[in-house]
Amino acid sequence: MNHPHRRFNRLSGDWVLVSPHRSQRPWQGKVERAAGEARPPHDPLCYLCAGNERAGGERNPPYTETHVFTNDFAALLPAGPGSAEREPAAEPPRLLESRPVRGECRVICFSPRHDLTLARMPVAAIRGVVDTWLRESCDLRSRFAWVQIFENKGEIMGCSNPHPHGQIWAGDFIPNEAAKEDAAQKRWTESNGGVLLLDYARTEAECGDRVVVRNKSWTAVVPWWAVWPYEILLIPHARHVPRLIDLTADEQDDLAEILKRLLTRYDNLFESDFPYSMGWHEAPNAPDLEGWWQLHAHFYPPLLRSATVKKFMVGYEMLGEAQRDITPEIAAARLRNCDESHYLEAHT
Ligand code: H2U
Ligand code: ZN
Repeated sequence: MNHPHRRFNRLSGDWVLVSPHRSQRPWQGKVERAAGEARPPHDPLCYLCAGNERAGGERNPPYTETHVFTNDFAALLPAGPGSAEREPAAEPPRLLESRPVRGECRVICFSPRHDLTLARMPVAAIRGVVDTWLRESCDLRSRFAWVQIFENKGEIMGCSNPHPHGQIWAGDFIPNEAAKEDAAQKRWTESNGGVLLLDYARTEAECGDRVVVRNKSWTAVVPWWAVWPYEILLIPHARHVPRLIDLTADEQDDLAEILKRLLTRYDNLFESDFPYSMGWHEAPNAPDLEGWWQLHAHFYPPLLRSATVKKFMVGYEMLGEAQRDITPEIAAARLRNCDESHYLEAHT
């Protein structure tokens, strides 16, 4: 498959253009600064470190594991406008549609240690993050249709602070990406009878070319339809699991273990503090949707060929469709070749 071709994303319904021959082209464009200068374990100026004051004026407690607080600059707010405010004075033109939304945004500090990342945390501490994700999701799902847990990591991704942290945005609506995935998974179940991502994980395990790491519960694969060079789809492969709270204790342990292995490989790939946006897609909060929805996480790293060269989604990709140069098979092979002990930690 060295010729240009398109691949179909079964999960989103989008196509991606693959141009493997193009990865040889010279690069004289923007070179990003390599991330990863040493940080202290506690930074008195960091608004996420334990005991410090946040930008909104509140003070973080002296937390020792994970810590969750309500985002001081939340994109979604619990209360909608009052009825007087909701009624427009004059009917707006039909083409200018809008809807009110309600929601809640939280920040999760993964660790009190300012100098760590998920990849460098011990598996037991990552297990604590998994617990927090489950607990927060369970709480917010009782009130909202969609709970988006995510981590935006690295300056290159627009992350505002290197302290290891993620976010949760919960809202009373199903956002675009979730709606596309819901429709695609439903379509698959209706026409094939199985669960799309379980069938997909089985296909990838049989084929093997795109699998990066696997344990008894989870498969991490550079998906057939990956857009980002080192994109990963993380799926619980052993059974139908719609939501985080449906994971057994064993599956949660296995999740912490596979995250450690996957994220270490990411850092080792370019020997850098590997940036990405990652997040969980659980079944939306409506009982009939759980039948076809399989829990999964996406990892979207922006890096292309080194710690300093980033993939840009511009031009044809903004106007036509996404395109990639290195194939998912080559990306997966490179990640498989990486070590599972972190390059910054002493080898014994
Ligand atoms: P990033 O993932 O982009 O770094 O975002 C961190 C979040 O933390 C961001 O959404 C919030 C910002 O609103 N924040 C607070 O809630 N309190 C603060 O004191 C600073 C940042
Ligand atoms: Zn900090």
